Amino acid sequence: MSANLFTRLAAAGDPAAPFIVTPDGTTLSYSYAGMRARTAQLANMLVAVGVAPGDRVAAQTEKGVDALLLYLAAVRAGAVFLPLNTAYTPAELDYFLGDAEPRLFVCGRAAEAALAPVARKAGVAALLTLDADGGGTVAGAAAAQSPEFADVLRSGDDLAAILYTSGTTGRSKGAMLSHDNLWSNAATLKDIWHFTAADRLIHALPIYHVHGLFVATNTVMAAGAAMLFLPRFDARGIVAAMGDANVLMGVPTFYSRLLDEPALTEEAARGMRLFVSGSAPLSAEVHRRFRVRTGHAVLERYGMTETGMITSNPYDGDRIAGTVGFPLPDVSVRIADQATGAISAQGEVGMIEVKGPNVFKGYWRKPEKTAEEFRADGYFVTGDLGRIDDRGYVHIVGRAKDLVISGGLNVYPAEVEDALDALPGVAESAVIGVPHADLGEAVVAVVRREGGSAIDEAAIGAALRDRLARFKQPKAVRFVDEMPRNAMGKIQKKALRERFAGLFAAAEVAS
Ligand code: MLC
Ligand code: AMP
Repeated sequence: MSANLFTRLAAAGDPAAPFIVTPDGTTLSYSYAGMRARTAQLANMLVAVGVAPGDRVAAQTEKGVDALLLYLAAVRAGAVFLPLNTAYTPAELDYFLGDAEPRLFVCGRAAEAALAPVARKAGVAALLTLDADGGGTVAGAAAAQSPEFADVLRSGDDLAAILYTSGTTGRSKGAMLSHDNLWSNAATLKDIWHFTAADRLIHALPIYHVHGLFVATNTVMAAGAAMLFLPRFDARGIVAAMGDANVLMGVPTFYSRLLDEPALTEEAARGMRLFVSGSAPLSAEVHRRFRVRTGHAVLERYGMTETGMITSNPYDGDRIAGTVGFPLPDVSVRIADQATGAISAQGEVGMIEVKGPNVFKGYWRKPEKTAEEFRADGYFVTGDLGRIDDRGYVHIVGRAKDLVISGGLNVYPAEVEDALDALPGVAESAVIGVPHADLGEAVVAVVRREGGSAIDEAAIGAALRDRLARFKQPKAVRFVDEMPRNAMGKIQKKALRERFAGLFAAAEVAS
């Protein structure tokens, strides 16, 4: 049997059952049969514009129903889907398109003029447009196509998607995810989170990252369930949706913002059976307050672009705040010494390493980077530091990688520092994450000016605007005369984090 992810995911859905439901219940809602027909049209369109199996299909599109179905269509056609954060600037896209060499690039209509030259430079053969409401040239190109399509046969190791993740050093790397990688995770999550065809998920995450694209969509499909498809997170909209759905997946910022919404009550959440959090640490305080307010213990899980989901708190049993639960049934997790790779003793803190059918196939065209991140026995080195307690719960205690996670989005300091250091007047910079009540961590730049320079925060902000996606831009810039350094001359970021820890001090909150 073909291992095509779409073929396997779509097998569960009753043709008459709802798949995507939009809040206003318009024509953009699709049953499983409707989804099958629309993705067939889109897949036929991909073939018509020259997309062959194995070709990359890149998309930087606002969240919309057709944008999601384009992902499924690409998988059906045996192509490799490459979603791109809508916040990326043309300068950032230049790299992704050049590296991935997609056959087709799909962007929003408003961005076409700016991105057409970027796509041309990267040798992209076809450029189409797609807006959140379905407008754009994709719609016209798909309209005449047949609503029947024979899913392209794939083996489990063939690629279904490439997602770029930044690195501590160097440029972003494309994580290659196979049909089996994505299928194994979806099938496991469906089981352990007890998804059935009766479920309706509130989908308010973006669809350019693992969480909204794979964890949410694939798990729903594997169960033949439905999703209430919201354009973005909005606390009041989520609470309203709780009357019409029973599962929510979100990043921790969703939960802290929901707690600020007075309409969130036990009564409002009565129809819900599950709240899942991941992509960044959920504070024990938010976990506690959410339980007090709604009666629900948020289920925290842990994952990565390269691995999909790795661990989860139990559906039945204690969901322990501050832990990410147990390794998934088919996934092996171990703790090892960061430097030597020696397996750590029970309870010790070390590097979290993972092996299983969920672990990616390597970085696109970067075999040496791939080799650096795997141990000889096939375990992937996550860069997260943790320990496993005597009940088997995994605790994440820190990161060995220099990474800031802001509102569930990853920012690699090295990338921001490179942009800062290139500015006239900046002698050197250090980018750190500091605690932030809303975003978990906020990006802060610490800058030492060149002698005589008067460069200020506003000038730095203006200079970075076109260079870096908005979420990577520092929320504050602080100037220092000297950087704290260790004996090796390396900037001590820990000292900077301590010094600036109170910049966005959390406001006092009541339960
Ligand atoms: C938006 N902004 C952010 C930001 N999101 N800045 C820093 N960090 C973020 N995450 C910017 C906006 O551009 C805006 O800039 C300003 O901050 C205020 O925006 P906002 O209106 O408050 O933001 P909002 O649109 O509400 O978005 C916040 C959010 C969103 C948390 C809802 O970022 C979000 O949906 N995050 C989820 C990301 C995600 O899916 N992560 C999963 C990765 S997968 P201006 O111009 O107004 O100053 C992964 C693996 C795994 O990690 O385990 O799941
Ligand atoms: P990404 O590269 O966007 O996939 O981000 C993956 C990283 O997010 C992981 O390596 C962790 O550092 C972090 N992460 C994901 N889920 C959690 C969680 N529940 N708790 C703490 N960190 C998390």
